[in-house]
Amino acid sequence: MDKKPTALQEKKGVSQPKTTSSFSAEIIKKNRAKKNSVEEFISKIITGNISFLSRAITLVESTNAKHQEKANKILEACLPYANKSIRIGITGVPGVGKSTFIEAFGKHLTAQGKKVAVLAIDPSSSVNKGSILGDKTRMEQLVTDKNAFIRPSPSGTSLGGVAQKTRESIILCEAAGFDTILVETVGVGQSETLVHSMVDFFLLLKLAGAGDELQGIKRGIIEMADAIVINKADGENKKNAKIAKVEFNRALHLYPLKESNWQPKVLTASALRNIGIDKIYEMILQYFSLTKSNQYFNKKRNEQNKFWLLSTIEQQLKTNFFNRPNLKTALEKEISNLEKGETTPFNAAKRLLNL
Ligand SMILES: Nc1nc2c(ncn2[C@@H]2O[C@H](COP(=O)(O)OP(=O)(O)O)[C@@H](O)[C@H]2O)c(=O)[nH]1
Ligand SMILES: [Mg+2]
Repeated sequence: MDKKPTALQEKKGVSQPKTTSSFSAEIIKKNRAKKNSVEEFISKIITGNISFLSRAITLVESTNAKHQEKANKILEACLPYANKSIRIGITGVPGVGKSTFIEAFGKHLTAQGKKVAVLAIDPSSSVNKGSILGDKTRMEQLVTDKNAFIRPSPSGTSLGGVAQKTRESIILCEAAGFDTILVETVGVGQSETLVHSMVDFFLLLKLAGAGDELQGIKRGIIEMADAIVINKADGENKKNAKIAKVEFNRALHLYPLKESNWQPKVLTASALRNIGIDKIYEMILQYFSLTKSNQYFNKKRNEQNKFWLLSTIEQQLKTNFFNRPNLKTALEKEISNLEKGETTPFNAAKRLLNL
């Protein structure tokens, strides 16, 4: 072997500076890779890159702690680009025509140069019932519209958890340049209340019935509604829809004027035949013009932020509690003691909380 010094050997002699161990170099590299990828996410999202938007939402929806940490960084960085949209919640019983309406309404908006994101809160979608994914067949045109983004409901065990993810996805969509956010929810349980806590305008879709329209409607939902749209006002249903409109109008006038100063409206539409959609959008724009000029718009968004702060704390405390080691066994034991009449719920709870 040639042991004479060569250029090659000389080069070999230029080693890492003593101050940088290969170990710390690895750490630096790793951190840089991490940092870059969050930054890359942000820079891509704010240019409207849909693939990065989808991936960021997937991170938001993930239960993996590392993913959540990354999602949170992306979310905070996206905040300055968010908030510049109008957020509309759409609710109504299954079959009322929400998906059909969103297709027609969404197309109406994109035709005017709007960028529309459709998100959903559907607690049943985890078992694949009523999922917006299945509904994509009713949104055939919107799905292929490059100015529209449709994201199915995240799955999750708790409605609150699902709603939080949807709320965070709103921020990401806004940062990606979507100026109109539609949040669909199936009219079950508490989901309307949660959607109400994340949108500016709340639209209730109804059907004209046979004279008993006002029965079976949860009072709370009517109270929350900024507008009621009686859908399927076409064909033989047209006349009934008109009657229902009068009745709902009368019902709405029984409520005191909202803090927004907005008098809720009742309109009729046919989502399927694209009738009345333009009037609905005009009405919604009137709402935004009123609430932006009287400051209610900002006030409500601030209140919603406060609500989410507190509910996130609540959620986290609960999660932490139920994730404690030994909790399950201790809980079972307390329940069995309760059944035997050996303790009270309050004493049992106290012991469990101090576990
Ligand atoms: N006649 C009529 N049918 C409609 C209208 N809107 C929706 N539908 C029909 O009602 C059914 C349920 O609609 P869908 O949008 O899936 O309702 P969702 O469960 O609320 O999302 C479908 O068969 C639609 O074609 C409408 O304005 N008029
Ligand atoms: Mg649907």
